Amino acid sequence: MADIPKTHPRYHSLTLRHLITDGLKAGLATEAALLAHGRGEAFYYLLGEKTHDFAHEAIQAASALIVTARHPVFSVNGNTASLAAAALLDLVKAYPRLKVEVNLFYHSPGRSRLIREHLEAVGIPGVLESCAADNVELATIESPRRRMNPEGIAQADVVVVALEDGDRCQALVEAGKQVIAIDLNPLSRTAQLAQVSIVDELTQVIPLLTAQISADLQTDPTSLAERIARYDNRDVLARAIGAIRTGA
Ligand code: PTJ
Repeated sequence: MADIPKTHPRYHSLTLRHLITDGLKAGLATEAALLAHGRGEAFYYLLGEKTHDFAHEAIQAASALIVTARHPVFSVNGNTASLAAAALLDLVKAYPRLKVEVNLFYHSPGRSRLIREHLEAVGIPGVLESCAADNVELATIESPRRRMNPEGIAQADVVVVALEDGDRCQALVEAGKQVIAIDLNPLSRTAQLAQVSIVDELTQVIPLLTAQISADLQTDPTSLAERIARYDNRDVLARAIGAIRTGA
């Protein structure tokens, strides 16, 4: 990765950029990943590059959903693998019941395998791929993201997605799954359709989610269920849009 001085005022942002461009060079991410990342940068800038209270609230709801899920799965694409593999390892160490599945929009067997190997090389065990030979498919979409591993997303009751396309989010919700979306754009179809939308930057969210899950392992199930019931995603999205509009 390029040598960016830690004192640079845009150090964090530039570091993420280089993780994505390095991911592209390594074959993990696609060219479209750069555009998706740039769009995220713009929203992050408008959000003041900080974690707002509405994101903390969504993270608490996401944690409650994951901890009480029968079969939670984190869906990983090229951007997530490039930006957050080490953070993802900490998350699955904190909560080993969370499965990780590689699911790609620009699918190729080679890139899917490369991403699986990259995640396994950082230490994440048992990474699944949506392209397994005996895979099952979401009925209502045509993109390669319709594929689901029978041990993973196909069985999942809770799916975490990041930088997701709206069609698959909708198809997952229609398939009866609870979708937790990490998306800096509160207006995206994904953010609008998911049951829990965390409007914040992926690499900030994963460590916060890990800490919340670690705390929630000691929280009683009734309190977690009450937290989920109280959670209002419409209100969270409205506050995120408000923060962008007003610069609050
Ligand atoms: O690896 P593949 O083949 O699955 O390809 C994935 C891409 C990137 C091509 C695909 O997911 C894509 O095109 O994404 P979109 O539709 O551009 O959506 C990306 C969304 O994520 C946008 O709403 C961005 O604002 C948001 N976003 C971008 N970077 C981040 C982000 N949200 C959180 N953290 C980020 N770092």
